[in-house]
Amino acid sequence: MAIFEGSFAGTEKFRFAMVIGRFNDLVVNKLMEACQDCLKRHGVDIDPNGTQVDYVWVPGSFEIPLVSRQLAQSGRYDAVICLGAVIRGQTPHFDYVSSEVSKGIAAAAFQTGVPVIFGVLTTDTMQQAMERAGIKANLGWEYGMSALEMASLMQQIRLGTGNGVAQGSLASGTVQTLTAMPTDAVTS
Ligand code: INI
Repeated sequence: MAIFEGSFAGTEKFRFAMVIGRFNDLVVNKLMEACQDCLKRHGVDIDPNGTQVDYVWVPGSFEIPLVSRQLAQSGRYDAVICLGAVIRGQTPHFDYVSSEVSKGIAAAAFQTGVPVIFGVLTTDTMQQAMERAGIKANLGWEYGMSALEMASLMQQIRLGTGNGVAQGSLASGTVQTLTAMPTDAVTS
């Protein structure tokens, strides 16, 4: 038997999509910068004109689930990273948006079999959001790490070879064996 655990090496074969909500862009741009920094320092070519990362902008976090699911379903990516910031205001809008985005991102992953990273901050205040986007820490880095780890782990599971460093990628067409979960597997 084997241990399956994502590694952070051999990343040059992976392809990622980053879905970014423009709403609260002061926060979200900081998350994106840290996420890019993480991917770059682990060997990923983050250039939008390159071959490894596509950037997809949406109006706000509410739009992230639809677009992330479409991207995951395309079969072109080893992981989809969702970045957004939902900040509580004086209206119930926060609750609707945060609830839909979290459920929607989980559903996108379940329905496609592709890791979809939940990089959407949900905070009570702008101060709390900024503390998580650079003032104290920057969670964008953690979201990048999660994407790298999950891309690697899912590849190992597909290949049935634990303890491995990435040898090929779904996106590069060298691995053909991914079987997506049926779309009716998630009922809520
Ligand atoms: N979108 C966010 O990403 N964060 C928020 O805090 C937010 N609030 O609070 O309203 C927000 N709203 C926009 C929403 O995501 C949609 O873009 C909009 O409703 C159009 O569908």
